[in-house]
Amino acid sequence: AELDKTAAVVPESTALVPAPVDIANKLRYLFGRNGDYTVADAYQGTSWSVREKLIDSFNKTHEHWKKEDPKFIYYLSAEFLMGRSLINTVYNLGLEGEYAEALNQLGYEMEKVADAERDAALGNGGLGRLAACFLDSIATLDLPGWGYGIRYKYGMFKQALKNGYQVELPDIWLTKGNPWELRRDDVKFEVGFGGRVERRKQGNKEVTVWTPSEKVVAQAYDNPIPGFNTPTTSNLRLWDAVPLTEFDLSAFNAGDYDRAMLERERAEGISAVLYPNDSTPEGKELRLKQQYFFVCASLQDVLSRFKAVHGNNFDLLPEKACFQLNDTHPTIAVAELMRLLLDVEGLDWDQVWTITTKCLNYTNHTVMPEALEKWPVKVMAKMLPRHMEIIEVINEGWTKWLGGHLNDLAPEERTKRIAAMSIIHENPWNKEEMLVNMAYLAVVGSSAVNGVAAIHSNIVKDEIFNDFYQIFPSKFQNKTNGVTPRRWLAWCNPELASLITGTLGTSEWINDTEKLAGLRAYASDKAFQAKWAAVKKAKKAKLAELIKKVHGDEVNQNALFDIQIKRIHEYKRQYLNVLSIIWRYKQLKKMSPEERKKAVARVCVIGGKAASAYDMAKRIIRLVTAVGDVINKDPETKEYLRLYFLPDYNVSLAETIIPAAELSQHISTAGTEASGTSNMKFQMNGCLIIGTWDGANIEIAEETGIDNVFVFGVRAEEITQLRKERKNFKTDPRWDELMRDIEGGMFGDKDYFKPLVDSVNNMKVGNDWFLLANDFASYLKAQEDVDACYKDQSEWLRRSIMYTAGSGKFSSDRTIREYAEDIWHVTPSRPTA
Ligand code: OAK
Repeated sequence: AELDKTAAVVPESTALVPAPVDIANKLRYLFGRNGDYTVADAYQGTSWSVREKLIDSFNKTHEHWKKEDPKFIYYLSAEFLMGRSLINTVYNLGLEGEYAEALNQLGYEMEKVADAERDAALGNGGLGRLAACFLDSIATLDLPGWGYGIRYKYGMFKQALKNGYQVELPDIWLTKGNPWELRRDDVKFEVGFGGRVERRKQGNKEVTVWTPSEKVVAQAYDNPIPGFNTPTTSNLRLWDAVPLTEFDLSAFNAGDYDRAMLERERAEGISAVLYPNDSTPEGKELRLKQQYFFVCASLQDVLSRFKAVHGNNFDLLPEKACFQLNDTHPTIAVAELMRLLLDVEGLDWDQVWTITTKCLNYTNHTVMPEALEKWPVKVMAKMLPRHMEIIEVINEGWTKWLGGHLNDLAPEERTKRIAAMSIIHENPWNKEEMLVNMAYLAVVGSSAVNGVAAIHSNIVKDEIFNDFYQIFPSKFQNKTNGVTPRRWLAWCNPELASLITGTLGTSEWINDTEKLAGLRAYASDKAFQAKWAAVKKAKKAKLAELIKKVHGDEVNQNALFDIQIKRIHEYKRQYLNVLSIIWRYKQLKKMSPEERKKAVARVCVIGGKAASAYDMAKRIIRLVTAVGDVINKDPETKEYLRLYFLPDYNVSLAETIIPAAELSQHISTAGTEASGTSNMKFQMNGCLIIGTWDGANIEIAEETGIDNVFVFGVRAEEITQLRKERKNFKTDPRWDELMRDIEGGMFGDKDYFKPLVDSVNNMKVGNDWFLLANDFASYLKAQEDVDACYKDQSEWLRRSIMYTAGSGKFSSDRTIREYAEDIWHVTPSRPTA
């Protein structure tokens, strides 16, 4: 008999089950727990309960979008640094009251329970965290959009300290299950590698057939992304690599057990681990495999949904889908979209090229020249033979077109320019080797190219891609970065959020951060300043607790909390920060006890990971811990100065540190930090900035009032000249003294620190590429200004309030609106609640 399907219709949601009962049910039936819960249990029960509300919202949104068929934006990124999900989900869905109450009934506090969650750390730093903020804004703005990436089994390594040196431990984050993902057993695609390419006759048409020598399956996992204050819940689809034989038991039946097991290992290797490099590529073949793996699966997925609705009407594709390439990592998408439409769908070249370039856009996230990805032609031809062919044809067409376009130039000049703009070019360090320049492929294959802060977009136009800019000026845009005010103010600093809401008389600023400007009227109001100070004090107490837990030390909570947290990089100049801390220490040592009492006390915190192979960055970490070991023990000065390295800096640590910070350091060499995004998070939380005229610092200063920011150092326009003149640079005597101190073993480990000293002080070796010596004196001066200002607490608090008040521009909602209007041409589509 026919099954009565209507009888099996499940209820709409679990909404009718009270949350405490639901949590207990989850623990009983999913984990076999019956009372006597641990905090970790409470986290599991709560998350699996919240998950169902999230899925209800996800389903409604996607039913709506299916019906409406709007244009979608697909954010292709090798990294998504999501952090924890419980608090964000509960708050974004507006369930905080219900779940806080439920946990209270069970004897738990939401904050402690949330602390039991592990970070999802599928990213290195700025680029990956930006992608996560963008997803939050895309959902909050009701934009039809998904993220696409890789479900790494091991995310960013855990950093530990051993005798003050960094050690890396694996990030085993999936072992206890992940309530925030949903495996889609019906969504999987084959991805091929290697093999050969043949031409075959099919009727009177010649077709190209690629027969890969290796195949794996990409298995989809959906990670619902709840918007705030909207019924929209969007999606981050991550791909896991699994062997083909998992779906083909005949290999086992044929007795080919060991081959099948080896194949499993090889397949799983593709999505096994995130490469721990930030802003510098690792030219490993497995990395290219990862890139192609997720791009290939994502494009097949999008095309299969498109075809289900629009059949083969591919000219319509650019009106239904666009892709943002998060840096060059997904650039193989140019060739893959071409291949799918040419070889699989049978369209012809010109039509396919038009569609492809209409659908793709590229964001550049770094100016470091060594960071621009280039793959050896040999490697690409072997792993992706058909793609290499396609890239060659693209490049032939491109250079030929260029030849025509540049016909005003003298022949010699023209040849040179074409060679300089060729997507395939010689390796300048090894003339035998040819390289595919992925950034050039991305520029040629995209409709829009953008940088991530005003100064950076100018560098993109005037330097990095200047030749391309001259030819396609309208292709180049700026999209200044932003961060989500939900995670980075409202949810991580509820005390400040409630003061703001109480003062402005509305919480609308959470969706409309321009409303924060209303705080300017209170900046000099003494009563308001007192409340503002009380919040900061409470947040400082929490950070002090954390320092106590990690280092065992009590710190002076009236001291100025001075923070630098970001990846360790020579260009970010943590080393310069340490030098000024040593200088401060030496000054304190010279003072009488009476003089010391007048000094501004500081607790300095530095945190960040060094790429495992980045030797100089690891030495910088060791210098921080070695200097801290000396300073923090010195009975004469320890009341006035401390330096702590906080290990394993990650998203959730940032959520504790940033609200507590009073001064934050963004001191990259001018022209090197594309934007920076932690600067925006600090600004939102009323933290003053000491920084160079670089990245988004410039726009932050403009919005906050330049006089409220401690700006120092040379300007980007001067850098080239200053580098040329480095050999004749006369270093400051204080600098020379510090170099002698480190070299002389004041902090032990002389030999280990020698290369650090040489890198900035020995013209023959390092030449101080990042110009620490040039900025040293003006940095010390800016630090004196900081002290003077801190002594006037009312002025300090006024500035602090002005920072938050001026942070409206730096919401990722603003950034995403600009992308949506200027690049993606997607519009909101909200399901009914
Ligand atoms: C990582 C890998 C390759 C290329 C760039 C990166 C990266 O993280 N860049 C950072 O992107 C952030 C978001 O745009 C910027 O704020 C940082 O300045 C930039 O270093």
